[in-house]
Parts: sequence; C-alpha cells; structure tokens
Amino acid sequence: MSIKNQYLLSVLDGLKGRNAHEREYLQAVTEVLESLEPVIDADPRYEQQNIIGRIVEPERVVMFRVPWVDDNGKVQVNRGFRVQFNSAIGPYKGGLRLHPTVNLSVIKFLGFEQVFKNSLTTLPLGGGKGGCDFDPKGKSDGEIMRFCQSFMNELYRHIGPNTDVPAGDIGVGAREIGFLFGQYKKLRNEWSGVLTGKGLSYGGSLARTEATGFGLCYFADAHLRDNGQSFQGKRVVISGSGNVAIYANQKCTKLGGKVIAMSDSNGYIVDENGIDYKVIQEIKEVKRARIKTYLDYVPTAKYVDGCNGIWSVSCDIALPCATQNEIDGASAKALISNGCIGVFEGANMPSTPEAIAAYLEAGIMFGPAKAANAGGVATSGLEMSQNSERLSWTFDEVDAKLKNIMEGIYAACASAAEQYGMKGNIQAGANIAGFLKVADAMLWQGVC
Ligand code: NDP
Ligand code: 2IT
Repeated sequence: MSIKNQYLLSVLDGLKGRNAHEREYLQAVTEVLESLEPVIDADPRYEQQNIIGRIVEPERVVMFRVPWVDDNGKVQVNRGFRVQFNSAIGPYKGGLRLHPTVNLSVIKFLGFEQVFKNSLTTLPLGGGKGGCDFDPKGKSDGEIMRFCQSFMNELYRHIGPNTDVPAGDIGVGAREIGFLFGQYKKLRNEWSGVLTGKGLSYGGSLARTEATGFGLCYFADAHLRDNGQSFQGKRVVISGSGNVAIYANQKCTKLGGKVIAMSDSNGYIVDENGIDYKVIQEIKEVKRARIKTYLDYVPTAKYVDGCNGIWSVSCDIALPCATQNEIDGASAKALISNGCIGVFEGANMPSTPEAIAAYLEAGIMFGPAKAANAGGVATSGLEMSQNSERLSWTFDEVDAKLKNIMEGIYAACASAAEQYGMKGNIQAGANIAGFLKVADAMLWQGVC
C-alpha cells in the first residue's frame, strides 16, 4: 500500500530525515500510517491539530549507562533505555527487553506499537517500552541480580505507579521482575504497584504468566470462528519457546489444535504427535536449557539447526511468538503454499512488510500483533487494578476478563475495518481502532 495523503507523506518524510538509521521504528510507523489514510482523509482535525506529527514522536526518551560487576570481578557496562511514548489515556505502560539486539530503534518501535495496543485493551494505559543490550544467556543468578539492581538505580527516577509501569518482555520474566521490584522498593522506601508480572507473594496477578499466550489463542479463536473455522484438528506451528509460546501451546491444545513445531534462536523441533507444553516449560523455565534437549524427552522428535526453517513446516495455523521480522516474504509464501489459513502474531512485529503483503494477497486470516498479543498488557492492567484495591482476584476471574477483552478487541478491529471500507482487514482495523481513542484524548487535552 502506498500513501497518497500529503499530510501523512510530509510527516513520514520528516521522520525518515530525522531517524534515517532507525529501521524497525520507521517500519512500525509506516505500517500504521498506511492504514490511517481513510481516517485522516475523513476528519480534518487530525491534520489541523497535527495529531500524527505528535503521535509518532515519543514524549520522552531516557538512555542511560548500566554498570555492573560480573562473577570474575570485572566491571561491565551496558546501555539502558526507557521510551515514554504516549500518556494521553493513562500512565506509560509496557515491558522491558533484555537482549543483545536492543537499541533505540527497537525500543522506539516497541513503544510506538504499545500505544495502539494498549488503547485496544480498553483499559486506561498509555504506551512505553524499555530495555537494555544486556545478554542474560549464561549469566549466574548473582550477575542477573546485580545487573537488575544497577538498571533500577537509574530507572526508578522515571517510573511510578501513576507515571510509568514497566513489565516483562524478551529476557525479563519472574526472576528479573523480582530483582527490579526489590531495588525499586529499597530506593523509594515504599511498596507500590510500579511493575507488573510480579510474583504472587508480593502483588502479582494470577494468570499474568499465561496471559499473552492465552490471549493470543482467544483472539485467534474469535477470528477463526468469524470465518467459519476453529482450532479443532488444526496443525499449529509456534515459533519461540519462551513465555508467550509456552502458554499459546497450552491454550491452543486445549482448544483442539495440535502443536507440531516450536523453536528457539538455535533451531526448531518437529513432533508430529504434538508437543506437550509442560516439557517445554521444564526445559525453558526450570532448566533454562536449549530446545534441542526436547529429544531427551521425546527421542522420536526431529531437531533442525537454524530457527528460520520452521516456517517451511506444513501447518494450518502459524503463531509467531519469538521476535520481530522473523517471517519474511519467502517464509510467508512457503506458509501459504503449504495451506496455512491464518497467521496470528504473539511476538511484536514478527512479519516483515513483504510477509504482510503476501498474507493480504492470498486472503488468509492475519491477526496483527498489536491486537492479537494485547492479552499480556491487558492482564498487567488487571494486576494494576488489583494492586490499587489491595485485593487479589481468582485465576478464573482474571482469565474470564482476559477472554472478554480479547473477544472485544477482535470485534472492535473487525468493525473499524468495515466502517472504513476494508471489511475483513483486521490489520487496518487494529491500527484504526487503536488510533481513534488515543487521538480523541489528545484532541481533548490540547497541544501538549
Ligand atoms: P522470552 O524471553 O520468554 O522468549 C523469547 C523466545 O523467542 C525464546 O524462545 C527465544 O529463543 C526466542 N528469540 C528471542 N529473540 C530471538 C531472535 N532474535 N531470533 C530467534 N529467536 C529469538 O520472551 P517472550 O515470550 O516474553 O516474548 C516473545 C515475543 O512476544 C517478543 O516479541 C515480545 O515482545 C512479545 N510479547 C511478549 C509479551 C509478554 O507478556 N511477555 C506480551 C506481548 C508480546 P532463545 O531462548 O534462543 O533466545
Ligand atoms: O509487548 C507487550 O505488550 C509486553 N511485553 C507486555 C507489557 C506489559 O506491560 O505487560
């Protein structure tokens, strides 16, 4: 799709000029602006008030040094980030990523996506994201703790339960949230719901661990049912084997699907009998080992080196749950020619623009990340509510609310797409529905 609206083109040109080297950020912005063309054409206020020029620019970017001491007594230094993107509808909210590929472009793309995703949840959550180019792989618990403490020694100045509430993302799970929370509490001398994804003993919510994967399947199920399909009897390929992938496996198996392949950054496994999520949970969450060790549990399974080949495994449904740009145009075409009927994104921006163009051309179902993976942050919002009222809800209560939110998101995306003349295009619907709420709040709040 190419943009014709002169106002959108001028904002995009300006952005490219100022951020020429920020590839992922420009990719995410371009994808959203392409869908917004009919919305901008229909209402002159967005251009008059320069809503697009403002919404693509983070409200604040914090970039900081993170020094820490490794187990050999050597002083290491990493680069930390927090991008506070938009607070029009609530405090900044979004995860922290620890991975060697983290840079400003990656955190800005994630923060930008988060603004629209959080709007879709219907909860009062602004958008933000943070992280560090620290590699947690192979580090001892002591090293992880010292790193997290140092990271929080700077981050604590910028966050708070009504200001900015970080959570997990790649490389940040229960262990890291615990260390970050402990340091925040020590520095501020107060207990508050400043982070989500906390342990159950200190303010965490039941079902937050499962929420992104479960939510993805609730969304996909709604999308499939709207097209006369279901998970029942479907062959499912899930990339990744972390938090999102494990619980996507659990829920889609419960809904009748069979997960035949999963991966990590080294390679992928294929098990035609169906992969039991509990085995992956033990390998990844307990042993912190590689997915290859699945063969120790199921010797009849197959392991293939290299993670990209997973998209050549023939399947009905693909759930990318690893990282950005993991499905390129060629992988998308391989999925389609093998009979895949739907791609639902658990990871953030896992499909390249060429992959998305291939899905749309083939007319298969496409559930874009900002809608399909919103269950994690939605349940973080529910954790914040529980912290505020000093109560804990049961697993079933939280899970029921999550399901309701995900079905509502699907319906909102489908209806926005139809309203703007793109019936069935859930990608466009997600961008439009997410945008309208934030833009409306920005219009009410004046130029700020
Ligand atoms: P985890 O750290 O728990 O797991 C990440 C998984 O993806 C691992 O299997 C990892 O393999 C693999 N992976 C990571 N980077 C790469 C890479 N560059 N190439 C290939 N494989 C890679 O993270 P999550 O499950 O939390 O996050 C996965 C995705 O879901 C991310 O895109 C994240 O932004 C998104 N997401 C997460 C939410 C959450 O609540 N956690 C909410 C919404 C979206 P390895 O172990 O080898 O590194
Ligand atoms: O990408 C995401 O939505 C997340 N990593 C979850 C963010 C959150 O605040 O729970």
